[in-house]
This record gives sequence, C-alpha cells and structure tokens, in this order.
Amino acid sequence: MKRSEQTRSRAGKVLGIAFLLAGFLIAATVCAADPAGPSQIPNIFKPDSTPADSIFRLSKLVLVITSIIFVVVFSLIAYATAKFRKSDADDGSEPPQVYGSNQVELAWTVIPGLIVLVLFLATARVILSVQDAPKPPGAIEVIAVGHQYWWEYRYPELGVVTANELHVPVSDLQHPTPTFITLLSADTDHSFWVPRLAGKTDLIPNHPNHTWIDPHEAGLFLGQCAQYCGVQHAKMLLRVYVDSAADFDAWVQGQKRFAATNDAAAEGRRIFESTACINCHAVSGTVADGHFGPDLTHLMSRDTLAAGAALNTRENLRAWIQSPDSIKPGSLMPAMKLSDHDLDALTAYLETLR
Ligand code: HEC
Ligand SMILES: [Cu+2]
Repeated sequence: MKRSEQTRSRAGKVLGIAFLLAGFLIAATVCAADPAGPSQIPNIFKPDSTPADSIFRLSKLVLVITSIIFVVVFSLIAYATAKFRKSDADDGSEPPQVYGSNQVELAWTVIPGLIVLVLFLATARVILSVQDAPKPPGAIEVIAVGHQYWWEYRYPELGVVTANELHVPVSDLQHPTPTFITLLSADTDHSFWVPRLAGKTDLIPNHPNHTWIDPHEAGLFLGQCAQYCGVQHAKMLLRVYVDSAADFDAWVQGQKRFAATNDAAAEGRRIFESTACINCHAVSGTVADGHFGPDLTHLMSRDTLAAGAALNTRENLRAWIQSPDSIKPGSLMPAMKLSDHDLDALTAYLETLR
C-alpha cells in the first residue's frame, strides 16, 4: 500500500468513528421519542412528572447544542486531516505560521461565550422553575428520611409512617395533587433519585432539602439512592407507587390502622416482643417502639423487603430475620441467632402485620 493510500484509509476510519458516534446520538434521541407509559426501567428519557419533564427538555436542548458543536468540530478535524495530510511532494519545511488574527480570536472567544450564556440561562430557568413551584392546596406532604440503607416515609398530615415503598396519588392536570417531599438524613448523605419523576436531591444531615413530584399516571416508578452512603448503597432502592385517588385513600386508611392482632400468631408475637427486635422496630399498638429500623406495623402491605433488596415472600422474610447479610451483606440489622422453631413462629407473626 502506498503512503497516500494509508493516510486515506486512516481518514476513513476517523470518519467511520464519527458516524458511529453520531449514530449513538440519533439512537438516544429516538429512544426519547418512544411514547411514555409506566415502566419499571428508571428511564431518564421518559419523564412522567413536571420536574423530570423540565429537566428532560433542558437536556435535549443541551444535547442538540453540543451535538452541533461536535459535528462542526469533528468535520473540521476530518477535513483538515484529509486535506493537509503529508503528501509525497512534501519537502519537510515548516509551513507559514499565522499569529494574532483578530477575526479568528474574536470568533473563538465570542461564539463559545454566547453558547455558554445560552446554556447557563436555560439551566437557571429550569432550576428556578422547579425550586419555586407553588404548593397547591391539595398537595401531599411527605418527610423522607434516608437511613443506611433504607427509606423512612412520614406523612405528618395523614398520620402515616412507613418505609421503603412510597405511595403518592396520581396528579392530573385538572386536579393537581403533587407530593412535596422534605428530605432529611439520619446518618450520612443519601440522594433521592427517581429518574422519571424528578432530578436528584441529596439528603444531608441537619440540612433539610426539598423536592416534589406530580406523576401524571399510575404505576410503579423505580429509583435508587444516588449518593454513595456505605456498603449497601447499591441495595438502597426507591419504589414510588403512584395510585389513583381512590387507591391512595384506601392505602392511607389501611396504614392508619393499628397492627392486626391474630391469636394464631401469639407465640411469634411473644418472641418478637421479648427480643431486641423492639429496640429497633415499631409496631403500633404494641410495646415495639424502636426507630432505628423500618416501621413494621404494615410490613405485609409492602411488595419488597429491605429497600427493594428482595421480594416480600415467606422464605425471604425468614431468611432475612435469620441472617440479614444473606440478602444484604453489611446491613445494619444484626442476625439474632434464633432457633428454627422461634424463626418459624416469628415469621408467622410478621406475616399477620398487614
Ligand atoms: C440493631 C437494630 C435492629 C434489630 C435488633 C433488629 N432489626 Fe430488623 N432491621 C434493622 C434495620 C436497620 C433494617 C433495615 C435494613 C436495610 O434495609 O438495610 C431492618 C429491617 C428489617 C425488616 C425489613 C423491613 C422492611 O420494611 O423491609 C424486617 C422484617 C426486620 N428488620 C425484622 C426484624 C426482626 C423480626 C427482628 C428481631 C428478631 C429485628 N428485625 C431486629 C434493624 C434492626
Ligand atoms: Cu443511601
């Protein structure tokens, strides 16, 4: 192969890569165009709530501007590489050097300056519109407390306390019922991130933060603690159940009730109440009033255990009590070293907490 052919094939490779990257960008935009519906994938391209939607529209603008920059710069590089490649006629002497061209220097200062200004103003507008959102009369208030490695949710106006699975009403445009969430932390930094509902907001000890969501359709929305908070950070999942107004009311009524009592589970209850469980867990209407771990009053109303780490089945529940580390190594609940008999009785009791 001659040298000129070699350079030409290299320029071809560069162009190939450029097309590949452009292809990825297009694919990402096409994904974004896919109509939204409740889906379990925490897809940043399918916003379903006003804050997430504003952020998504901003990111599209940024993507378009940066893609144009990418295409212009890459085309110039490709053009220069092809046009000014070393030729056989080259005598090796230095080409003429150009210094201090006012036009060129102005162009590459003013144009990027304007681009940055546009990006800055667009971003500031979105941040302010999300932060200054008015709180309509029907808004639900929730206090979310991040714990190593689970979520505590309190609804002060409704008198409900729960963990890990947040229930909120769907918010339609005629009757908006957004949910305003105050974010606190019991230990270290966490971050509340349900990509389809809102941007990330950190939970910082002694520094209350706020966020809000107004999901437009019912369904389950998944998220993830987005700030490294310790070994089980990856299993600190967020589950937001968006219910119809009627379902949400029914859920609230259910959560307000005292824990169910069931004579068949009396032995398990006795074991629970005479073990250290009650120092860390609360079950309303019983002596259990600990707050280091999740409230268990309506444990069985949840689909998952330990912040989405496992499905809430009998086997998983038993395995969890026997050895939390088998599901979530490094979780802050100790294995209580109970006998098989006590474990069965205790599991049976927990299963009555609906
Ligand atoms: C030292 C405090 C502590 C003790 C004692 C303790 N737990 Fe826990 N428990 C926790 C913590 C913390 C979690 C959350 C773990 C996580 O998700 O990372 C938890 C989670 C749980 C869960 C899952 C709750 C949910 O909503 O997902 C159950 C069920 C549970 N504990 C039952 C028990 C039982 C039964 C006992 C007694 C045998 C017990 N715990 C003793 C701290 C404790
Ligand atoms: Cu966390």
